[in-house]
Amino acid sequence: MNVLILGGDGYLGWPTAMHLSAHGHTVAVVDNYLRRNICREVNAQALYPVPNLHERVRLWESLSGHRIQTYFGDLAQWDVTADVFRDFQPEVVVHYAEQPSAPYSMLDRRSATLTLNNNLQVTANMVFAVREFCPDAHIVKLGTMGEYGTPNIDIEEGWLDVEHKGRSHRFMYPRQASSLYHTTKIMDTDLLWFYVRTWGIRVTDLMQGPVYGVFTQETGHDAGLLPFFNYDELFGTVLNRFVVQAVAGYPLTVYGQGGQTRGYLNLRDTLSCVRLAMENPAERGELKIFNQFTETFSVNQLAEMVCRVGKDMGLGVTVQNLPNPRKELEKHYYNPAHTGLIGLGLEPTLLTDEVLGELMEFVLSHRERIDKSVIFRGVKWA
Ligand code: USQ
Repeated sequence: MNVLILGGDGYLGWPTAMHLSAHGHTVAVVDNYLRRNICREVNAQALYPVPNLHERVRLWESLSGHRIQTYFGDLAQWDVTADVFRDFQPEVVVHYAEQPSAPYSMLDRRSATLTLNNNLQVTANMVFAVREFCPDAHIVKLGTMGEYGTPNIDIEEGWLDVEHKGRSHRFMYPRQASSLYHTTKIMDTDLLWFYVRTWGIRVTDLMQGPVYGVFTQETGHDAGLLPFFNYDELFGTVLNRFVVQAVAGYPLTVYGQGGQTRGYLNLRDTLSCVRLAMENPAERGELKIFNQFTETFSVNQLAEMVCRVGKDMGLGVTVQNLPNPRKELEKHYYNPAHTGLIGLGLEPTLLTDEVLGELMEFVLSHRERIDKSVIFRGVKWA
């Protein structure tokens, strides 16, 4: 299939591009280096330098024989989006092209506006382009488990049957996010659902939890194929951060009481989930929603695991409970369903001591590059 990956340079976008091209698809990526530029601006460089997209594509082709086509440009600009869609004629569109950091979206008015404008405009342009140039294309959109928040009832997979005064109706599961970034994902989902109902487009929305890890089947070929590995407060996800902190001898930064529980998954599983969603497309006029994670952990549980595995490797790991810079529940009920992707054949890569140890060994090999000053800056929500 012709697969167009929006945001194909990112932490998830680049490994997805290699994975899908290794599976025989014709892949093109679009990016405008938004993440690279923001990271430069806020001085949040990844653990090791990453080749640019031209170099990555060249390296991948020389090692695998698979060619990935590249487009550069800002998909929030209609002309850019229209040119790419007209030229490539995608059958599947995988949409990662968003500002992905919750803390960055809460930094100041400018970062908030950038997040709102980018995320919503790119989603809208993608919908308009699908309608105009490839109305039968299947959109696979990366949403987030954070759309649901942490309600005091079980979280269903996308939809909720509500009975009210003797009548019943199926609604989208109620959503209440706890950052502006997560709120833009809710707005994306609403936009997509509106156009699914109105224009009959085909959409799968993946409610993904925080991702950890760096290795995939395809990165084994060469270190130059590895994705970004951020450990700073803005762009690093919590487990990747804890591993770097353990290696750097920096006390693990548990926010507040540490009871915040989320559904996590290994980067390898993100790629499998996206491929499975693609291979089982939504029909015209259908919005499929899957909860994309493999296991739940509280922040304290993650910290305990990192301490244990770190100590086994001879690292002196300690934990520090910091006043929580975010506004979120620190102790809560959390029981989200996640059977859909398993039903399609996902075989989870669980977070074992071995998986964590492998990641820690990798970070140890880059130990001298860790810049402790970017680990905590305390971007406050309130
Ligand atoms: N946390 C700490 N200490 C830290 C960093 C984070 O205790 O040093 C806590 C946070 O307060 C939060 C939890 O760990 O309760 C997860 O934080 P995170 O930074 O790993 O994840 P989050 O900000 O929610 O965002 C990440 C990705 C985002 C994705 C989301 C999935 O950056 O793109 O959508 O995970 S989810 O969390 O399910 O919404």
